[in-house]
Amino acid sequence: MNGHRLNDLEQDQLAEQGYVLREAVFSTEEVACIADECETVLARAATGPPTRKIPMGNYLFEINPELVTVVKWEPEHPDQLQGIEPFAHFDAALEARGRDPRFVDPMRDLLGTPDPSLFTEKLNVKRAHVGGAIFLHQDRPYWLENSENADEIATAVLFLDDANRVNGCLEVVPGSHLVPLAKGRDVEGFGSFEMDSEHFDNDQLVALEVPAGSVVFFGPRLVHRSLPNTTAGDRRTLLFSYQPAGRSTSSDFLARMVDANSRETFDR
Ligand SMILES: O=C(O)CCC(=O)C(=O)O
Repeated sequence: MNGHRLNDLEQDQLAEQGYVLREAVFSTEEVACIADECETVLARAATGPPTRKIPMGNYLFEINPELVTVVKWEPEHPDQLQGIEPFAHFDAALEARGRDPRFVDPMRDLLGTPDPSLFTEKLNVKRAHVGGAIFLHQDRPYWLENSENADEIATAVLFLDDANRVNGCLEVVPGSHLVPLAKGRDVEGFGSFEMDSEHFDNDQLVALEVPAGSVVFFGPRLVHRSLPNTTAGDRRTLLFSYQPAGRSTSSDFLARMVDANSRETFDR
């Protein structure tokens, strides 16, 4: 029994294109239930005692030191939530979702490990009319400093809403995992993890217009982005990133950072 492992065609796609897309992985009912769990965790984290909103590259982060998580706000609309990461360490329902074989089985093939385990979890809510861009990037640079091996982390993105060009669907560059690592923006710090879109051939991007319930799987070097949501409905994604079991998670790294700083560091 092969469960949800990648078939031969998908293995070839992964090798050549750097990603695998599956539609109808989760039913409409399941997606509605998962989306509710996501909204609950986001509301819980965002209603903690307010702390400072810190610009990080093109993003705006707020650390919730009690829950050990990062709440993300839309930089152009700082009162609008953009998402949260990580949350499995304090939300049992979503932690269990991360153990679903529909995510984990394909990860056995992406990572070449029998026991993929969560490294980090992210929710992007891209709200109606105000949801901004996720800028062109590879995941690897973001993980270099907060993981044990950034090359052995792969991500599954579950689409919680139908995604298309106008609401900011995911766009990927097929084959970009095979070329030398892309250069980051020529700035200091977190912003340097973003790629320089001005000096990139954006025509290579392929828009993944998919129905809710679809999942795309990819490794740490695939170049991708998503544009703003200009529609009247939200475009939400739930991202689970995996690594071989037994390694530190992003919440372990974040907990160390929170411990190393006094509470006042985060206060407004
Ligand atoms: O949700 C999206 O559109 C983009 C996901 C992504 O690339 C990220 O959050 O790093």
